[in-house]
Amino acid sequence: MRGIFVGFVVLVALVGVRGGNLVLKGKGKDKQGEDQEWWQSSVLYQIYPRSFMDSDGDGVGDIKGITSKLDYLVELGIRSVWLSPVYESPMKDFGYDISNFTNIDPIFGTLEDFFEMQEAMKDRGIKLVMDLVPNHSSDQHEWFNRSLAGEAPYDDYYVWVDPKFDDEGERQPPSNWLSVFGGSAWTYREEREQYFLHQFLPEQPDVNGYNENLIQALSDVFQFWLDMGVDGFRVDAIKHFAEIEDYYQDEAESGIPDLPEGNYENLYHNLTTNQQQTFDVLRRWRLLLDAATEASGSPKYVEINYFK
Ligand SMILES: *[C@@H]1O[C@H](CO)[C@@H](O)[C@H](O)[C@H]1NC(C)=O
Ligand SMILES: *[C@@H]1O[C@H](CO)[C@@H](O)[C@H](O)[C@H]1NC(C)=O
Ligand SMILES: *[C@@H]1O[C@H](CO)[C@@H](O)[C@H](O)[C@H]1NC(C)=O
Ligand SMILES: CC(=O)N[C@H]1CO[C@H](CO)[C@@H](O)[C@@H]1O
Ligand SMILES: [Ca+2]
Ligand SMILES: [Ca+2]
Repeated sequence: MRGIFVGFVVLVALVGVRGGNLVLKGKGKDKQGEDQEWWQSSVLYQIYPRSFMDSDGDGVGDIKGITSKLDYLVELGIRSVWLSPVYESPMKDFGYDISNFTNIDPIFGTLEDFFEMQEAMKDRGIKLVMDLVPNHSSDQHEWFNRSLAGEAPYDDYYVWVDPKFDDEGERQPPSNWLSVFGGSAWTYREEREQYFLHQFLPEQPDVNGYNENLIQALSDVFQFWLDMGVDGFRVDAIKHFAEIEDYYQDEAESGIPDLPEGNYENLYHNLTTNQQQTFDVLRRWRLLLDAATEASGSPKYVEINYFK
């Protein structure tokens, strides 16, 4: 009880006024009284843009809506915001299917609105963490369109694999891999006479985590938002980034009884999750963030959600 009371007093003392705006000042202290960085001492407040605040009355929350509520966040003592996806998207998976990683979806606003929000956050001492989704893109992304057409260098941006043929000569997917949402993780496309991999929806083709051009393209996406001035990223479910490179190898049955056919839990996923390549790529992105920390003089942050 006493702890809660003391915490409240400290919080109020940190709120001041600058240029007419409420603003958070000072740093948290650890038990030894040393300064802590913002991610060590503040609550990361998640904003789900769709439901947070609608500025134009169309029934969907948007970026201008968030900007209008920043003083409220300051009053709450919020020093950092994690923004769920606002990227351009056909919204098959509520924005986790991205058709342009460096643009804002029109339902949420424009890059200009984003920049305004970002500046208003900086004015108030609020850090911004973007949700980034590197394991796949939307099938409406130009990369996939060009990949489908076999256009270099996009042809290997996704996981394309030749079919297997059974004893009757019937075309079969390369392996028994399952989508997290159920059913085969492979979908055939006549255009390439090949299957592509999707660990989630067929509208979310998996990127090829071994392709150097693709890794660079995603690094450019991180850099784009760093250059826009964001303070970090949140990367969900990174374990699905890379798979074993032998796409014809079946995953073992889990033996869990009474599951419907095609249910993800029917298989072990040691061939499609937590591959060494995923961690090697993460290390490269860490270096990119370190460089941005050095260049900007303010520490950049990545939160990796990792589920075994
Ligand atoms: C993605 O958005 C950016 C704006 O940041 C724009 O310049 C670019 O042309 C878009 N790319 C595609 C493929 O639409
Ligand atoms: C690729 O994009 C072009 C131009 O937008 C479009 O005409 C074409 O149908 C697309 N192709 C596929 C396979 O989606
Ligand atoms: C994956 O897990 C299965 C079941 O435990 C095991 O038999 C197989 O050897 C594992 N494969 C690899 C590559 O670790
Ligand atoms: C690392 C990564 O991109 N993870 C995403 C994989 O796909 C799911 C489902 O769309 C997202 O929730 C994760 O963020
Ligand atoms: Ca709106
Ligand atoms: Ca993947």
